[in-house]
Amino acid sequence: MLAFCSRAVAAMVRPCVLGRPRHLVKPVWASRVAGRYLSHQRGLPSLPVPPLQQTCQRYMAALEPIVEAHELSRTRRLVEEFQEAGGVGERLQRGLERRARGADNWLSQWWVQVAYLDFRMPVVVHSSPGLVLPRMDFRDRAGQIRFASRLIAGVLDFKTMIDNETLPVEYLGGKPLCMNQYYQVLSSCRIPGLKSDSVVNHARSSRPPRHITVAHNCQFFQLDVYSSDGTPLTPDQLCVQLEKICGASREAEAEPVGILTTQHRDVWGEAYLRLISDETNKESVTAIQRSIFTLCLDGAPRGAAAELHRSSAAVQMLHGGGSRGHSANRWFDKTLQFIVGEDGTCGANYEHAPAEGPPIVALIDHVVEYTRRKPETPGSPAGSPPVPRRLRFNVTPEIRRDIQDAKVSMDSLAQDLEVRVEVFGHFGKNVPKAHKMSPDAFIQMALQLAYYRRFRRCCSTYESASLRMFRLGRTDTIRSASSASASFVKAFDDPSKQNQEKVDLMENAVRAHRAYTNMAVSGQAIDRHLLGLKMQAAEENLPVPAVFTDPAYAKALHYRLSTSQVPSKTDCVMCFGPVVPDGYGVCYNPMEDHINFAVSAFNSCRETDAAVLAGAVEEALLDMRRLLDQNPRSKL
Ligand code: COA
Ligand code: HC5
Repeated sequence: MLAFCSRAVAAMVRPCVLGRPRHLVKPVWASRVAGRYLSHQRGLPSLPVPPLQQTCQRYMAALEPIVEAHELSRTRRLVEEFQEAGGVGERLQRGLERRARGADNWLSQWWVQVAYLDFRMPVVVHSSPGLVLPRMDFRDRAGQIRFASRLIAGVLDFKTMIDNETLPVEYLGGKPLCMNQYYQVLSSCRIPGLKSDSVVNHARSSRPPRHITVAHNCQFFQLDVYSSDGTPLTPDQLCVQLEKICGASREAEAEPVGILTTQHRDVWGEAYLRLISDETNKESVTAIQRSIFTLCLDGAPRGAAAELHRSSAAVQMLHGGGSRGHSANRWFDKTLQFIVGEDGTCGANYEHAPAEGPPIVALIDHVVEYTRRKPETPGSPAGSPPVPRRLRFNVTPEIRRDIQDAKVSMDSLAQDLEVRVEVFGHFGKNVPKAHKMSPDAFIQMALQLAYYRRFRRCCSTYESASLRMFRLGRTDTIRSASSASASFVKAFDDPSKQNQEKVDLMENAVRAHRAYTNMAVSGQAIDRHLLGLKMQAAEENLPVPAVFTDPAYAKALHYRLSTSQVPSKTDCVMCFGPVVPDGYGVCYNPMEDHINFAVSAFNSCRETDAAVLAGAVEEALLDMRRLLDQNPRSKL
């Protein structure tokens, strides 16, 4: 199942020029990035392997609100068998504990492989999130280029902190977090393979890249962003360079090769080999992969009603709107793509394998803050920079067919996705805090209530929890549907229940959610442990244990609600697609006095409707506040 199993830290980040990796790189801190970063990372705890009995017991509790009673009793038998003394569970647990002793993180490589590189659906919508910035105040090409120049300068300013290891360490609940992901987001790219993908990172190669890729009019350009003396180009110089690119790309119509990156990964993997069999194409693709990041300068937007501007902006960031929109003005394999539209719509799309949202958002917060600073008086630039290089592609009839196929698939995906962005303006974190409740738990319970009101049942729900308290930690799952949440949502609209009882049930549900969160961020949740046990069985060539072929396990992993809180300093909205055909993707950014959220769903599913769920969430938040306001809690 696993394509590679080395324990090297940055194994997910493979050195290579093109195609499959040849050898694994050394851990980040064993190479050029040393010093402060190294000592910080060494001081972090390792991800624990939770006790087997604890996970089994918590797994049973998690199933309760989402499976039928007869399924639960079958699963109870299987779990008992799995964990009995001398059974396969104990053997796998010992294997995992052994793995943990010999690795910097027993999970992270497996996770990147299973969750991303072996996942074959298109990265577009199915994996890569979008991020919408507040609309900028320009409305024309000149303003677009001026803003884009400052944005590039802002990213380079952040890159200096990465290069010099002066990034401030982040904390969660007073504990320092792993900073590794910051070293993975620039100068890296996903590479399609036939059965599994890989990620390359050129940041620490002997010749680190000094250029970015600019996409305009579906054409790609290599833009050097450092002068010959190693200093970053000034925004004024960058403006001139971007003008040249826009001029050059206006002249010619090009084959939209970027659309290939929107394909199913197996299909793209094959087309990729055809594409790079030509030397010119190979060189162009390498330039994109090596670049520090991609800047997509989008042309004129297709008009959207003002109140839906944020929703259409979310679509532009998530997939670009289809082949006649901006979907081909992207290279979706690139880890970080900034998108700047002519009408002031700005944001980003990122390929998820190397990093989670928070480091990307921290970078973007920095860039936005940088672009708002008063422009510095320009210094005297050292010489005039070279003309940006057009990245040429020779398109054979076979590749033209690949492009045509990709257009058809992308357009049907674009047709299928509905995204609704809402700015909930009635309150933010302030109200739950005033009621002494965790704002995140409060919002999650509103989601549970909204879903229950719509479908009259609870569903398996995923919320991302950060594991960055641990070295090389990524995420675990907070299962928001609990017995406590089920009791709360079932009682809420029940006229036979007293308000005081509803308040108690709400408190209980919020408390249970916060307790699950604490458990997850401290490495004691169940989902990654269960995945690890399953992977360990494959590692030891054992048959898949029956607990993992049990329908209840499949149900538990069928997340009709896939959710994530991603906070930011900038007032932005993040979004991602549903993870199952009949599910919703819900990303929210709780600010102090309002909450930005985006809901996505597939049009092909008759049951789901993003706008309806978004409305139901707003209603649930308001109803929950009303209940609390009208029924002050009894003082203990
Ligand atoms: N009474 C009053 N205030 C409370 C409270 C209570 N009972 N419980 C929490 N608060 C406060 C907190 O102190 C915090 O204050 P701040 O706004 O000053 O920071 C605030 O409310 C938010 O806390 P809470 O809503 O409980 O959530 P959190 O910030 O702890 O976040 C997670 C919870 C799960 C989102 C977080 O732990 C996490 O893992 N984040 C990363 C998720 C991630 O990686 N997402 C992207 C994946 S790509
Ligand atoms: C711009 C931030 C987007 C957040 C992306 C996110 O939350 O990704 C989750 C990662 C994880 O491991 O939990 C996956 N999810 C989108 C399916 C929730």
